[in-house]
Amino acid sequence: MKKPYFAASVLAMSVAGIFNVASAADEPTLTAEQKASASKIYFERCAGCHGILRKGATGKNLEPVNTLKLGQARLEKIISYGTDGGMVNFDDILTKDELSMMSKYIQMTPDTPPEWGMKEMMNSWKLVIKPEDRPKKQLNKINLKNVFSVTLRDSGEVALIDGDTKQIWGIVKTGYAVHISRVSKSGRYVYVIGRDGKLDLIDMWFEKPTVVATLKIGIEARSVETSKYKGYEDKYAIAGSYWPPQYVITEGDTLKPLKIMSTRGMTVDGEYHPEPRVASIVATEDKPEWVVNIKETGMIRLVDYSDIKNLKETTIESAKFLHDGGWDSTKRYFLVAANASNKVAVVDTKTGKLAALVDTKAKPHPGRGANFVHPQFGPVWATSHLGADVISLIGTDPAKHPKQAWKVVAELKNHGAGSLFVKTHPKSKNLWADAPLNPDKEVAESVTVYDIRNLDKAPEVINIAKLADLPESKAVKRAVHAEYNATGDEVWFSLWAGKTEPSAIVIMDDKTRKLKHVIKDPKLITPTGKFNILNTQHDIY
Ligand code: DHE
Repeated sequence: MKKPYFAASVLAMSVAGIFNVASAADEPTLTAEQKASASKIYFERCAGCHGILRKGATGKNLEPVNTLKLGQARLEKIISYGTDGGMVNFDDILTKDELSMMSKYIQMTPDTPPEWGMKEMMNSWKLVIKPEDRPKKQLNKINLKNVFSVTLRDSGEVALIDGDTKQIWGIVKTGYAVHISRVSKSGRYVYVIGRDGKLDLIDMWFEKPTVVATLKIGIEARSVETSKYKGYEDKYAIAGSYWPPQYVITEGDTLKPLKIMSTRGMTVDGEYHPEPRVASIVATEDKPEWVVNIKETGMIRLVDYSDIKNLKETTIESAKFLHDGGWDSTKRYFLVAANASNKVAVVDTKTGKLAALVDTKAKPHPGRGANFVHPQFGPVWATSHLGADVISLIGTDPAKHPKQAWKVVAELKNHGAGSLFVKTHPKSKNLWADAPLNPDKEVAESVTVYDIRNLDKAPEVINIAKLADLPESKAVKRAVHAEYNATGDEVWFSLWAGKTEPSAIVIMDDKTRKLKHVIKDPKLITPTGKFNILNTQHDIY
């Protein structure tokens, strides 16, 4: 049941007919209709891991030079039943004909999708409500700091939930399968980015959360961030795309695109890559700068936004393939997973240099990670792993704990591999870890909680799905993505079931580790990421 993670973006536009067809003599053939249908399935299910040009990243390279060697029968078997290397089975999603068609399709030369430049962006830009026509003060009585922006993955929406009353305040139509929400420095605006590249700006000062601007930044995207340096609050936004490989800087309060920068170029190995996708982006608070992580090249770009016309970028070599990451507790160092290298790269944003490459277990996947003070080793940052049942703690204090700095100082046993996110809060004594991609239902529906004051004590494993008391079904209800409320005394988990099954949000009392509340609503379709406004605004984790 790992499919949703591997299910790549759905293009908002039809992909049929816009790609060039090129096939070598020994490649299989498909009719134009089959090809269009295979292209769509590829973008929906495969591109997130294998790349649009099929060069490979989380998934293997699928260019004909490799796939032709495997041949039709072997490919059908792999796509049907998956592999031990992490490829999931599609025999319950695709028909026999589709499995055969996809096996042929990936033996054919990949198509190159269109570019998406300033002309296309400007045509897509909609300023729904101009800044001067927006409220001059907050018109609702909601405690905005404790609102949660919740991704409703398969319905193309986000739910804004009032964390105080646990009621859904509003549901906003967004791009397809929104990936993350980020918050403006002022805490007024929420930026959400869809996998289809649609960026929406939500203003929380109206009676109800209201989309005031939208922009299609590309064809496939995952990341967005805002300008957080003093004097630049709410001035700019930046959004990175998977295709075309580029990022765009926009006005913060209108989303008007200002500048597009390509990320194509050389990898850390000195090879040209035509599709280096933009992974995580984070804003520095100490200078006008974003940290932009480029997946396939393994290059980290520090983008100085103080002069957009004469943009300065510092390019830092790290390792492949960069994915997600978060700040250390001082917000000087950014730690980002280089998942194919089993490393975490550490950027020192003060010096603008790579501080370290830390070896971890297989496929680190921290989300934004978790910061706390280890009783023995001082300040640490935690990451979970997709490929190992281990939470690694990395020392982050080179000044007072130089021996531990940028080393894995401890490994905690998680209740299984397939973990995506860890979380704690400065006021909490707990560290929570999920394992939603574990093939075992019981494991995927459970979380582990550690006492950070006493890490020798056996952690507690809690089955979150059972607590929710949803109707029994064979379908896995993955417990995914812990997020704290604004006061740091509740921790929220999504129970991510299938599109047609009931999902829920389970709220735990952080102190007692007991169930506090379950939010159930037929409108909560496939909830995944949850972003508390205060914590996201100030990077508290
Ligand atoms: Fe994510 C963060 C990419 C699948 C939920 N995910 C990120 C980031 C990237 C990324 C680059 C960092 C953004 C940032 O910080 O600026 N994710 C990808 C993929 O390429 C991938 C592997 C495949 C795909 O087809 O998209 C993928 N991700 C998923 C899921 O299937 C998840 C579990 C459910 C969903 O909603 O799609 C998922 N990803 C998340 C979440 C975050 C995230 C909740 C933000 C974590 C945070 O706390 O900041």
